Amino acid sequence: MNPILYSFRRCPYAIRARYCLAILDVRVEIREVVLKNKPDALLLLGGRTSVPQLIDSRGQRFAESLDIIFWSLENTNNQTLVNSLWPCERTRQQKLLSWIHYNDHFFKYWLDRYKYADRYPEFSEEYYRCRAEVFLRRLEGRLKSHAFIMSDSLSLADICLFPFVRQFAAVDHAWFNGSRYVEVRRWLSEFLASELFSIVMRKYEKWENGQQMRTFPD
Ligand SMILES: N[C@@H](CCC(=O)N[C@@H](CS)C(=O)NCC(=O)O)C(=O)O
Repeated sequence: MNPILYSFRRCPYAIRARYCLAILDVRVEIREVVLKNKPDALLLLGGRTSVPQLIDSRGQRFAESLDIIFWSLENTNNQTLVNSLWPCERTRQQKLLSWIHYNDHFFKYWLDRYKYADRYPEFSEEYYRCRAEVFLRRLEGRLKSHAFIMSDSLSLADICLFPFVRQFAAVDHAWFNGSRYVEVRRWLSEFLASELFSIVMRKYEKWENGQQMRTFPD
């Protein structure tokens, strides 16, 4: 059995998981999910039904994007890239994970409110943007001294964060493009312009049981 990835094209968690699979050239069967109409095969797994989720060839399930990312590090032949994406020193690993934690538990919270300000009428869109900018200012500071978050080379921190910053930028492109976050814009635009990103964002039609297998990356 091929590893199976349940994915949703626009989901930032799924984007970071697909990005890792693609950059490490780890092949899976991709099953595009429509969140409002999840397939029985996913629902029948029981427990959480969020995407992305990966079932490996032994039937082991990875229900979190980060678990899929670490699975992809273990299942690639490109050890050189693994060593640069995930540093071996413990303190660097902790620093890297703290960026992801900061993104997932702080930035994401304010990003959701900024994106859907009409659903959170207690405060204005600008207010939510200001709160999210606390994170952007720190990111800008990092990217002023290095090309990427951890150093001058790409790491899992960059891959895990950029899909969320992309969503932030998309709320008000004109504001973002005129903002003081010059380095964040440079960093984000390099991701978005890359060939890899176009592979990651390729459109797959909704997966139906019995449909011909689609391989990712293809
Ligand atoms: N912590 C999870 C979050 C995944 C997540 O929230 N995915 C969203 C789509 S962006 C989802 O599946 N929402 C629908 C649901 O939870 O049923 C991860 O890292 O994979």
